[in-house]
Amino acid sequence: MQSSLLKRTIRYSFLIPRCRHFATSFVAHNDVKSKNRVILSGIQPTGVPHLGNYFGALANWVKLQREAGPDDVLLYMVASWHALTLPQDPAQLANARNDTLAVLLAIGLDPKRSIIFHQDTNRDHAELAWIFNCIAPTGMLRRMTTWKSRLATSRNMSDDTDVDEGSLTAGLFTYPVLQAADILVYNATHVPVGDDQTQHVELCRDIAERFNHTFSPESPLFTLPALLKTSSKRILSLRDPSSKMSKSAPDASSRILLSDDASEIASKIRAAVTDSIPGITYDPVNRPGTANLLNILAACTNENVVDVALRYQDKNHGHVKRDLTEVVEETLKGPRAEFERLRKDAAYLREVALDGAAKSAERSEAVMREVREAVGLPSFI
Ligand code: AQP
Repeated sequence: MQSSLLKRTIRYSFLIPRCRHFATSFVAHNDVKSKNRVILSGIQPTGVPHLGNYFGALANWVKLQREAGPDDVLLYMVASWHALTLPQDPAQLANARNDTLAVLLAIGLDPKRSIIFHQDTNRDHAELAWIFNCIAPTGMLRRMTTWKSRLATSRNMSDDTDVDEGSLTAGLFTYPVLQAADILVYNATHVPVGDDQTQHVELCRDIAERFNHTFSPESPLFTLPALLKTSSKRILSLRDPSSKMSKSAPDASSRILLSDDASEIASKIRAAVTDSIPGITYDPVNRPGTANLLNILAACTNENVVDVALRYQDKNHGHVKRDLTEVVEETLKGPRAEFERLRKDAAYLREVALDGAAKSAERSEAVMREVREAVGLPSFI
């Protein structure tokens, strides 16, 4: 028993990041060709991803994959346990789980270069989340504001001040703890997330420090992950530009899905809320609907939004909407065709999911063995 334990420890020890304190500063930029990065990000299968998910996160994941060095490890997960923090229809969740994996592949993530996996196939996340729940002060969780905005969005409320705490479940309250476990179970060094998730990465670092201080003060077990700043765009709802585009907002015309066809794209853009001010200017504060359309256009054509706005200064919303419809269709038609093909290929999706499950578990098992030992639990059962 002793020697097999030793052998397994040696076998896995190479998987534990050699650079534990590699990422000590909170914000890192993706401009340095840094090595030995472990990058983790995820998306909830709460529906088919939309343009906001794409320009805010997924397009950057593909860019990171393209620019990664040979020693970088990229982990991208479909986060079904996070989806469960708000009520989900079981049949719809099962479909969205599948479709989200198909979208990740359709936009260009490659299972040979990135570990693409379902969070729910690796129970190490849940075990570590429980251990973290036992050290995370509730006062810290109460300061997280995202549960309020998530509840508000799901109820189509643009203001979260009226959100009733009575409908807050323990899962939604502690989901930042699960997020910390998602990151630390791989000892990830970098986390590319949107600005709205900044406080969660701070919490994750705090939890890592608490754990290190309490259970492994001599040789800190967890890396303090850095927020990876990328040029992500925040895309707003087409129907209510005071809130972000969201999968679970009740009004389906508020978002353009990566699966929408040309006529759906055209009708949603035609109905997008703008303003009655003549001419086109880029003014996110006073003209958020117009600014949102310009932002999406600039993201599709990879241009500076101010330059785009200047091109339209003597034109009107009709011109912007017509051109936007064209560039969005141009951006989506390739991934959409690939998505339609992949979502029907159950055998391939299963193969990718199994491969991702095995590769992710191989990494997390090494970390969990150390965690269990540190807290006084047996590392093998
Ligand atoms: N509108 C957006 N603009 C820019 N980025 C966005 N993201 C989400 N919406 C926008 C980013 O997409 C990544 C994956 O998101 P998620 O599904 O895990 O969580 P979310 O932020 O809650 O996304 P949704 O679409 O609003 O889902 P629901 O409605 O289920 O809550 C994240 O990096 C996020 O920042």
